[in-house]
Amino acid sequence: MPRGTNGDGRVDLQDLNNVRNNFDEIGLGDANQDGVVNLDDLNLVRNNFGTQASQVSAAHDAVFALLARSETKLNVPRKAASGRTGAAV
Ligand SMILES: [Ca+2]
Repeated sequence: MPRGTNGDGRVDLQDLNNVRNNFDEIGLGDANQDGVVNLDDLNLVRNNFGTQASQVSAAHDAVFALLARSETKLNVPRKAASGRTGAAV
């Protein structure tokens, strides 16, 4: 099922929705193409959810890297309040 249940080449939330929306019926979500959407298809989607998972993981890492940089900037000691703001005297 590397192409997903909708043939878009990814196994993601859309595929999970296809299984959910057509459970015990015929239609999108039939990951193993046996003619019915059932628990086997749900397991296939779950076990191949890698594409979406890696995207989420990358986004997660990017967000935390950004937060870490922001924290570093916030922790930079500020100069003592001397009243000097860089303006010419
Ligand atoms: Ca099936």
